[in-house]
Amino acid sequence: MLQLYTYFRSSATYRVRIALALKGVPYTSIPVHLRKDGGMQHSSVFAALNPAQLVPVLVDGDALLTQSLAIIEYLEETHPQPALLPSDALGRARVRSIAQAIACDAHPLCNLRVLQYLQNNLGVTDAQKDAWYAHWMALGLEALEKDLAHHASTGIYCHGNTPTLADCCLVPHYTNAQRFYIPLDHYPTLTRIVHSCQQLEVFQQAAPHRQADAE
Ligand SMILES: N[C@@H](CCC(=O)N[C@@H](CS)C(=O)NCC(=O)O)C(=O)O
Repeated sequence: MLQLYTYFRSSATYRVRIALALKGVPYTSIPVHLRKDGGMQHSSVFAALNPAQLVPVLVDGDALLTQSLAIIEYLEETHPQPALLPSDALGRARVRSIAQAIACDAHPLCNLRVLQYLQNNLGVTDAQKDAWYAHWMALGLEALEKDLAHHASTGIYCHGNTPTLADCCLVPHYTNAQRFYIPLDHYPTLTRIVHSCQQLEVFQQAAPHRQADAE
């Protein structure tokens, strides 16, 4: 059985939980509390597993995988159905582009360790930290909204009428924005797509509040 090192609020782990649920792959969750005692991701035991001290980590037998996008691509290759990448090269490039806009451009600027560094090392106030978060989230969401609105005729999800890797990334990102009270009225296409995803039980199973470690 696969093992997933997870934290209920981690959006990177949430991406992997969605992919596992969509593919119906069973796994055991191992919670890593990112805030308790300074963050269990920094414990010697976890740092030995992942020197980057970030979740998710997926364990498959003797193999240990990190990086949510790489993990989802691994699941795609080992459990091809249902496919989370389109069958055509252009479609795959498009889906990866949406996923990377979220996972590589927007999310890293708003990660816990970045926000903690701003506050603990650079001495920014709560209001300045919130402004940082809101700025980078809005920049990313605006670009995604324009991009997806332009392609909206292509289906009910980010790309077509079945969920893809792009939806695995969008839903956690949008959920994070909601948690931090980022105004989302300006993003009707993103809202529509997230709503479509959340109709599916598999997306609901992966949601933060449904995890065993949810607080
Ligand atoms: N690029 C990595 C990002 C992983 C990541 O940033 N995980 C966050 C939770 S969403 C984390 O573990 N943060 C701990 C910290 O910032 O100390 C991925 O996609 O897996």
